[in-house]
Amino acid sequence: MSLSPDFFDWLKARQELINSALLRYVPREAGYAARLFDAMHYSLMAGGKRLRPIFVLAAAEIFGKPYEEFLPAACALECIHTYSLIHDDLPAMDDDDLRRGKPTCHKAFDEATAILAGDGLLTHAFYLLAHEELVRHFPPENIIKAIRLVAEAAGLKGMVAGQMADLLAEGRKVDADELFFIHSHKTAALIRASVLLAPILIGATQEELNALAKYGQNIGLAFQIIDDILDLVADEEVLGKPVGSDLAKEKATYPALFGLEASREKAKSLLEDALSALSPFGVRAKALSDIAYYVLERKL
Ligand code: GRG
Repeated sequence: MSLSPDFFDWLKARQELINSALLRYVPREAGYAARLFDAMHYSLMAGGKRLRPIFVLAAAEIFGKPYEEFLPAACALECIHTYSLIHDDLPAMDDDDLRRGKPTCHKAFDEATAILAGDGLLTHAFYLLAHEELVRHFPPENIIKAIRLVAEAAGLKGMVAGQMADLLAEGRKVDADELFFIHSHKTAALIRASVLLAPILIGATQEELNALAKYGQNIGLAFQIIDDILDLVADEEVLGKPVGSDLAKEKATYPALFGLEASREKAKSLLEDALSALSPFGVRAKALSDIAYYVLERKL
């Protein structure tokens, strides 16, 4: 198998679907706090591949469920992802001026507003995970499991812990074990949760969840290695942010530890492991298999 010829049409249609769902499910209000909503929407609608919500919809396709039922949950993941980017760009963290080809949130607004915009998006994500439309479609015990999954992946068992380890590793050489901790927590945890969210809401079997967790973990790790490679070799115009910033900040990356060629090989072998985890689902996992190839071949 390889990338289907119609994949990019499928991807564009899903991205448009997510963009309009974000406008519907993330409030924008006038009044005394209008600046907060403006900053949230500025970052949310600044572009972005929408990969995490697309993983949600692609995993739902395996079970033949209508994608509309998952839109609040899919938007929740994009809210969490965007919050993490806003906070990551702050002067206290990576101190970046450009994101998704535009000034970062704290540059377009100010630091306090960017912190609050991130806080607002993170909090709203959990409102969306308990949204009445999800409550209408899925059993309450599955919704609780889904909330727990996302809370762990975004927080102390995932992204926040990974970000802490990443910051602590700056400027010093890490070993493969520490690098794996950073990548699996900072990046792979939320991607794995995106893949598992719809199956958990539906009530998939433990066997199905294990297979999808393996796919999510492997594709999440591959995603981060490709991200590190792109930071070294990408076209700045396409990437929408400066290249070489990981090197300048002496970040712990796969290419820094193992070199560019070994990084490409590792990403390929993670892709193979991810694809083999999909074999029990056959053609029903076509969308997830296509996204895996896309993650490896992406230029942005
Ligand atoms: C601040 C708690 C906290 C966490 C920050 C997401 C993150 C953790 C840091 C951003 C820096 C980075 C390179 C993270 C790992 C890979 C990653 C998440 C890249 C950006 O995701 P894409 O490529 O971005 O899906 P778009 O813009 O397409 O949505």
